[in-house]
Amino acid sequence: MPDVPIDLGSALDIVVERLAAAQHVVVLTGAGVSAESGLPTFRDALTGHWAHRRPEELATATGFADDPEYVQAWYRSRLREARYHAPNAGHLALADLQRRVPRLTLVTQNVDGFHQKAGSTGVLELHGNLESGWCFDCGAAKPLDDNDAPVHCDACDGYIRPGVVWFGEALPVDALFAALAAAEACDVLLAVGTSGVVYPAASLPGRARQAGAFVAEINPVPSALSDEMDALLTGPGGTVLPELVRRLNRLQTAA
Ligand code: BV8
Ligand code: ZN
Repeated sequence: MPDVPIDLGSALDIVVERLAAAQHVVVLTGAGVSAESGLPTFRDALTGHWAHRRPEELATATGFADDPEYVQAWYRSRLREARYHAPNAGHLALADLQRRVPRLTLVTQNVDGFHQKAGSTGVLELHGNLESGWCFDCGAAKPLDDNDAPVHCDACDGYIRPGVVWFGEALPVDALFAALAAAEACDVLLAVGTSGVVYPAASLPGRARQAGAFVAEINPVPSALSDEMDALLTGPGGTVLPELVRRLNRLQTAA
């Protein structure tokens, strides 16, 4: 386990004390929490998906309508990546944290299903999941598979689209309302591995802070949310999250 730098240590202890006293913790995750599992993020320069493609081509209904087989192939390659890789120490630490605080609501923008695989429960998937899909024309449910031939609808032969939320599409109402309610009721919100540029997900930390919560960010670099934070834990989630849980455990067993 790489050592945590000393200056990060003091910020960590502040967050650990807040977690130890919290009745309800919310965690908002983005693609960065899966980076150490080997899955590309979206906006990291050079390595991110959007570094080589335009979001409008791939993550919009018009992009799909223009070239369904190209977009289907991109999502199926991501599905294969998600099935080939595994949750990392950061995902596992969040599942462990959920067992150590009275209540934890995990809200994710990710579609890889890694939080559930790591053991987190009640995960709110704001942007859907790669394992689901439906017909772009008639809406009949049919999952994407991970082989190569284009996937068509059994009912109308239309193209199957991935069960994710594209730009300009509404988020799943139940998940979004539950996430908003949790943000406004929690004592601590951790934002992990998100650039904080996509709404309404990115509004959650601000809402939590406005409602009186302590908000902290875990990210190797500043994000669009950093100015809203009470604490910045500058480092990778796969290192910082396990260290958070280790120190929380030490505090709880000493008490
Ligand atoms: C909607 C598809 C309305 C899924 C994606 C205000 C309010 C409401 C909407 C808007 C608004 N302003 C603008 C909008 C429109 C738009 C929007 O937000 N646009 C932005 C770009 C300005 N929002 C929408 O269209 C949303 N829909 O609001 O609909 C509506 C209502 C009723 C009826 C009809 C419509 C839909 C948003 C969802 C878009 N879908 N993708 C997929 O393919 O996966 S967006 C895409 O960005 C992904 O979903 C992803 O989840 C999301 C956020 O990206 P991040 O997860 O943050 O990833 P990113 O690469 O950006 O950052 C990674 C971070 O990790 C970095 O900071 C990096 O430093 C860090 N990192 C790297 N390594 C590590 C690390 N961190 C920790 N550890 C590491 N090791
Ligand atoms: Zn159909």
